[in-house]
Amino acid sequence: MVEGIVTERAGQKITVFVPEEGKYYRGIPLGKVRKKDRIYAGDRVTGRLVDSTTFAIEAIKERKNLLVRPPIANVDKVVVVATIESPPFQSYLMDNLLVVYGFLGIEAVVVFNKVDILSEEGRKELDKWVKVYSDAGYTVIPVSAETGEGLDRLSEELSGVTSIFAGASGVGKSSIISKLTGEHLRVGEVSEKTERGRHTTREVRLIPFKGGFIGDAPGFSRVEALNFMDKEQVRLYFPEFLNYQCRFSDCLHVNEEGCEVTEAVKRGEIACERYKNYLKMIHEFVPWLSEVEGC
Ligand SMILES: Nc1nc2c(ncn2[C@@H]2O[C@H](COP(=O)(O)OP(=O)(O)O)[C@@H](O)[C@H]2O)c(=O)[nH]1
Ligand SMILES: [Mg+2]
Ligand SMILES: [Zn+2]
Repeated sequence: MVEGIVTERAGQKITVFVPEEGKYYRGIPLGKVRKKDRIYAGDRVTGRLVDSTTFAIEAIKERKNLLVRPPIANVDKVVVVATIESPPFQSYLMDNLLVVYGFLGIEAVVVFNKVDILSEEGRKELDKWVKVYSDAGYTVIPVSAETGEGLDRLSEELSGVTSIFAGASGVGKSSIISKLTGEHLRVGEVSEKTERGRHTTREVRLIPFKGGFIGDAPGFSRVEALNFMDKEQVRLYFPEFLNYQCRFSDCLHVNEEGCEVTEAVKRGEIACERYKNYLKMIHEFVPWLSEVEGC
């Protein structure tokens, strides 16, 4: 019995990487597997090496998770990439992505790219946002795909795990993956066509990286948390809110009596920017909400 990981699934063609051999095989699912389940990139499979190029897949191991965009199983981490300038930072997009991936149970690493071209003003902005997201409990890494700054730290975060990259178009996701893995990914290409109605079923490939894998297709470039979950759930994916115990356990942190989260915002322990984005996310459901003093 041999273990492998599916690195590519393109139509009927399945590629299996066998770490033990350090080699790729053509995966052939046996009848019982084929009938039972579809196979995805990221699947851990067991089976037999039939010859020097063929892996007979006898079973798919239970999946930790299965992402639809990109279609990859067993994703451990998402690198949410943003820039401070060019394009300008969109904190609402960042917070939505963090909430959605949190909900999907995938650990997020926040990366600010293009630090090589920051203006003086931009540097200050960067420092501010690094503090906001670090204080919220995330790992935050400023990088430059251009100069390589910060990429050592990022590659440490990605060693031994399966990761994907998400974030707006043009922030440098493909550039960072290319720089890290040495694989040529098309840079400057807008691959978000699917969001404008056209459904291109882009195949994903997992690129081996430091004992783990990086997905070569981008995750979400924009999301609205409420398309994924109920408004009552959004607060659970602002990790810094979880440090506070409100009087009511179902407190939405809007203007309830005994809300410790709004008190923490007033005291400056929770970043106003994060709290405001939270309100914006659930806003259409809480039209009565009032502003918090000093925020
Ligand atoms: N100055 C600078 N430009 C970058 C950096 N990373 C990416 N770019 C440029 O930003 C543009 C978009 O990059 P790309 O990797 O295609 O972004 P993606 O849409 O997120 O995959 C390209 O013109 C890249 O050359 C960086 O760290 N510094
Ligand atoms: Mg790209
Ligand atoms: Zn509360």
